[in-house]
Amino acid sequence: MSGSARNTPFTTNNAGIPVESDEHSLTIGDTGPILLQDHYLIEKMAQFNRERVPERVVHAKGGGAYGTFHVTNDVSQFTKAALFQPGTTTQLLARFSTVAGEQGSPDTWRDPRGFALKFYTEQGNYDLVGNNTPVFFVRDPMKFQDFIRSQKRRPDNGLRDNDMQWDFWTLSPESAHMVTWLMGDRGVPRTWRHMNGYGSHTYMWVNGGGEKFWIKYHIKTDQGIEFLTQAEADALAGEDPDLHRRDLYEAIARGDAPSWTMSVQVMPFEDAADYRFNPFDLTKVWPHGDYPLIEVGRMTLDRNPEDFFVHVEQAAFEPSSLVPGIGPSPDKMLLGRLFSYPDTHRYRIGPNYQQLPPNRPHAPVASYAKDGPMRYEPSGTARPYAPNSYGGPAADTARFGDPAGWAATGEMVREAYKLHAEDDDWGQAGTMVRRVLDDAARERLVANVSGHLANGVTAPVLSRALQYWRNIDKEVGDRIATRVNGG
Ligand code: HDE
Repeated sequence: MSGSARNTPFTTNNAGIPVESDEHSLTIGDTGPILLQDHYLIEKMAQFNRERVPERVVHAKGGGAYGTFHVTNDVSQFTKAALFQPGTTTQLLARFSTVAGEQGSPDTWRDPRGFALKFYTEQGNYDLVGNNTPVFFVRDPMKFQDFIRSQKRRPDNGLRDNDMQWDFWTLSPESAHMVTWLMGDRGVPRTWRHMNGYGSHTYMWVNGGGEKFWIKYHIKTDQGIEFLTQAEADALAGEDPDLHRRDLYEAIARGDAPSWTMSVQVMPFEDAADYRFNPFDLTKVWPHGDYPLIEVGRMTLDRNPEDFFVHVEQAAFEPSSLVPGIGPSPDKMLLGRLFSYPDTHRYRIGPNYQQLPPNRPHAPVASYAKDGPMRYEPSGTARPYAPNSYGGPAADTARFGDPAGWAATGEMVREAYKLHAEDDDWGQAGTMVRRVLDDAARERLVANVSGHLANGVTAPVLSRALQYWRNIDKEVGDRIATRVNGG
């Protein structure tokens, strides 16, 4: 019964028709069968069965918020990208995540964190899909699927397995730098607000005069870096598995908007050929002494999405969304990613995913795409082909026809690395252990690694893991060995 004083809306079905009851299905008599004509009951059951889309195959657990990016410096000498011109402010969406865990997994598991940004620029969406680490575990997209499978669950028993993780890592020495990051303090940030983001790959910037540069993005937290110890993280995994999602949401809700300062390292285009190591190798950082940070602007997150599923679960980030003035580099991983992300979106949330609220460009879309499942924007052109003489969109090759590219020649090869003087796998990991970490941080690294190894890693993987650490740093390797062997 609806009283005249009610101030809540009437329940309707999805066609907007008021329903007869929220609680009682329609039957014949007290004991009679349920009637198929109870459309609302059928609709409720059917809708419920379809509430999920597949979770992301990696980075499934995360959270996100909207905000703005404001340019604080003049980097127009390096890029003509509209969003990086002096004084420009651009709306954006950020999503942070863990990598290996599923939707419900604890936020405080040791893992890299995703740091994905979508800038709604006046020249279309620019997606910068990075991590909280400047490097990665592998340098070839051929190995990514194997790597991820070694970190996820075994097909036979459905369990994660440290032995499997170290098996892959020790057979892939290019992982050493990233594993050192992962096993150190940055492997468990205190909150997403207390971690940095990195573009990780080298990208290209092109200025208004057509000059090209190689750049790396650094997005440093203005809240300061803070981490959780392994013991704190383990306890919190049980006490508050959604800690990081909650922290971001609550900080924004109370008006404490977190911010990050974006800088770039800029390498002149010609330096790449004979730099001391391959500047497109994702397992390496560029020492700041070689290429210092140049400030670009500040990102602030100040708006919680009104609905988690609509805006965060359906957010589709893709490194292929590059705007004029920004291009890829010869990093094979990045080139592989340009294909992979749109592909996963079409599968996960459908071919018209770019029309969903978090993915919709703020710039006008004038593409020739049409039709397909769940399309709701008209195609906007009566003659759906180019070229046409009826006013359909036409590309402006004179303006946008200069690809952010580079010259490439040669025989087909499968390994283009190890051509530069310092293209080895252990060097930068060793430098990090010896020069970046202080004594206390080194001690926590040793404890974290030996704790991990002691938990299910067996011969022959274990001895390879000890050798792996000795290759990174003899002393740290010896300390881990002593700890693991009960010394
Ligand atoms: Fe991803 N990655 N990735 N990745 N990645 C995905 O895309 C992939 C890599 C990163 O918050 C997937 O929408 C390949 C590096 C983030 O929605 C998938 C390779 C970096 C996110 C995919 C990489 C990342 C993803 C899964 C090797 C840091 C979450 C669902 C060539 C620089 C984005 C999805 C979000 C998500 C593929 C390596 C960051 C499957 C093939 C390196 C932050 O498409």
